[in-house]
Amino acid sequence: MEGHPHLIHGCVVNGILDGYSNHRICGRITMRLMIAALIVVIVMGSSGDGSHAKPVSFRDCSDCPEMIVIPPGRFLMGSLDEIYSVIGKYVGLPSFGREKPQKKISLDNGFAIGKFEVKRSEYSRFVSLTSYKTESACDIFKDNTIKLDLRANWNNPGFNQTSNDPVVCITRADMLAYIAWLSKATGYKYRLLYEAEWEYVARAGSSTIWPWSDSYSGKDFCKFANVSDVGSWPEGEGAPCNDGFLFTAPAGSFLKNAFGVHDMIGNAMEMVQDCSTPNLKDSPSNGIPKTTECSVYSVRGGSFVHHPTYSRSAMRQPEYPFSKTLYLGFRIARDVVLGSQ
Ligand SMILES: [Ca+2]
Repeated sequence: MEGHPHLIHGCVVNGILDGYSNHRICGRITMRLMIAALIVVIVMGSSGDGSHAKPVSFRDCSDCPEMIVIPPGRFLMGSLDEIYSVIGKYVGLPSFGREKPQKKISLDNGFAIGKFEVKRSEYSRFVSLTSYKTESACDIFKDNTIKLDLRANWNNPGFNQTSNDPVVCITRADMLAYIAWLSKATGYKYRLLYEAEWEYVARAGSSTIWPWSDSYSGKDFCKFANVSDVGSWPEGEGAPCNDGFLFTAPAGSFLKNAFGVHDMIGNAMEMVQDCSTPNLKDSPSNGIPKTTECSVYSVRGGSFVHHPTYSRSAMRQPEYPFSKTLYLGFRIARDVVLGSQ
């Protein structure tokens, strides 16, 4: 666990205090304590799987990313052998092996997670305020394939993005630089998600292959996630429906999950805190990674270029920290303390 967890406070923008964020009350101590107390009551009264609780969200400043409070809970991480008959045509055994054996995870502390993947507008604000320099060169879609372009970067990933689309074409160091800046600006220690936290939120109480289903054959699939679909490259290698997006989609374009979080599956692939491992055998049962320094890290959720079988709750893929691709982005988290007041 990094640093000391903070009491949750900030600007509640959803649930119980809608609209207060526009009145710049974030710095008022009395309101902070009131908000914290209300969040404690609501979150501790939830079921732990997101299915019965109204999402509670907040911002640590008026321009900060919106965060959703996630209560403690337990879940089964990973996949059973039985699902290979559904996904095996696309996902090879080495990749599938990373999801096994299933592991009982107990997340004993609540935490807060970005309601959306970090947006281009949020990253742009960081870059403009700090003059942070990212290195150019990114793997982008070009000449009907994905290949390195030395001029591409997060501001020019080879396709058009709105300010609400997830930022992509950044390295892990670029992600951590944003997180360090946000932490310093707010006084709260933000971080990447732990991998177990990621899957807990992605599942949101489900045990199915996708959070909403055990099948990707229906048209409804395209309501839930921006993945490779009938209109995507390579042609015909995707969900049998049209989700409307060849590349990234603006945050909130698809249905939220039971925790009130968007785009855990699809849109941008999300890098997490944990090192990549060949299986779940030694994964920490409390979800907190034993080490966060390694040569290859885990990425989750698939993306707009990935087939639905690669865009699942349990899918784990390895990625180098220096990788920059048109589909790789990130989501932020920070610790919160619930029920201490
Ligand atoms: Ca798509």
